[in-house]
Amino acid sequence: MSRPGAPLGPSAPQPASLSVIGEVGLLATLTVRDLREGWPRHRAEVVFDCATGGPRHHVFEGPLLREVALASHPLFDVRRRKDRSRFALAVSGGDGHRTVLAWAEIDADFGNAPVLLATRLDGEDLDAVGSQLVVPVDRCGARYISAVTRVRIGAWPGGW
Ligand SMILES: Nc1nc2c(c(=O)[nH]1)N[C@H]1C(S)=C(S)[C@@H](COP(=O)(O)O)O[C@H]1N2
Ligand SMILES: [Mo]
Repeated sequence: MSRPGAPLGPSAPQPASLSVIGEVGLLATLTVRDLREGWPRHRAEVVFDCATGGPRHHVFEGPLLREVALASHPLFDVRRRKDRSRFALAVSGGDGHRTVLAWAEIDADFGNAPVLLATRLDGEDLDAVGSQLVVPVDRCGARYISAVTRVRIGAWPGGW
């Protein structure tokens, strides 16, 4: 939605957004601003390797992927660990780069990894670019997907 008084037409920057879809009770479309304002902010100072370009240092801020995903009510019995452990999340970038996380990686009773959907990278807000997936437990950068457009949540088997 544009701000009152903001210019309309092709020159008006469209805020980037991501969709939460799949086996969820509540489909959601979230701008970076929604992510920033909807959940507590976490900070991650990370170093990861790119296979083709060496180490990268970045500081990210944003909500936990787990909290954003839970707000869409994944269709598991939230009290049953075995039920939750069947689920996975597939994260897509606007350029088609995709990756998968097991729900258990980010679940507090399993891996409890502080995976973020970043709203800020090295002091710059990501409103225009889109959110970035941050996987501080990874040594490699491949799952640090930038310009996230979609998070699909589903159980294995079925739902994929
Ligand atoms: N959308 C998107 N995100 C991506 C990639 C990509 O191809 N598309 N490449 C990943 C890989 S392999 C690495 S190493 C890091 C590189 O991050 P950098 O911008 O710090 O170099 O981005 C990751 N995020
Ligand atoms: Mo990479």
